[in-house]
Amino acid sequence: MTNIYNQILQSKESNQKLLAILLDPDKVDLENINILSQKINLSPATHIFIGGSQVNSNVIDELIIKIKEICHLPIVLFPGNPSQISKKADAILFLTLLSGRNPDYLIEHQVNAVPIIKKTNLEIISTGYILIESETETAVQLVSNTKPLDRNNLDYVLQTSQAGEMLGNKLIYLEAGSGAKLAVPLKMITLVSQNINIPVIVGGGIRSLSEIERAHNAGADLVVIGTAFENNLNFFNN
Ligand code: 1GP
Repeated sequence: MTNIYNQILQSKESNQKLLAILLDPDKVDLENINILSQKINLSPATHIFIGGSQVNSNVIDELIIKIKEICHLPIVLFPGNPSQISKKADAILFLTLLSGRNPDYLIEHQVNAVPIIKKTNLEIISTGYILIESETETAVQLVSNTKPLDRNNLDYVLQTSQAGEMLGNKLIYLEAGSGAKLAVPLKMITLVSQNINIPVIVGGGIRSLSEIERAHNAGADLVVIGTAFENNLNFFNN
């Protein structure tokens, strides 16, 4: 698998929108993995993200091996902590929780992840991860013990995204949280994407094909869909 990040950059340049299906290994039933992988093959997804707030890596290895038997999309880890790193994946979003002020999620987990990552061939994609308030207390908030950014303070979210870019992150991920009641505001997506040069990922609380399209049109380079597909494997047929 060649450089996933370069492919994301090329897609941004040619305005080709990307879509990731997020699989939470805790919620995927390995018995149904063949059907799930076939559904992914039939969907417009360009990437598979794997991660969750509380999973451990044994399950992740097995899940990735099974998916790869059927599905050939790039598999990108989206880990909640270092125990979720699997060498079976192709790349890892090396996340910094820029919206929070918890040092564990700013540097501690990253330092602890290094010896594990060094034993893999994973492509490292450093990603500034920004949690946006969504009227729901999301798992990220609980697990990281941090507060999301105010969804009405667009300037501060932009400033945070720009700080992330200046720090050298390769992507900015605007996250409402899995199963969020409110997705990231479209105005916010537009403001951020127009004022940084790196690609923008948007996820959390997106429940329909038209919402995916709206997020893309607002400026998201890659949209992530988790819960809606998890709850309905025919999501993309509707
Ligand atoms: C969560 O952005 C992802 O990290 C996806 O969220 O499960 O709400 O689609 P959903």
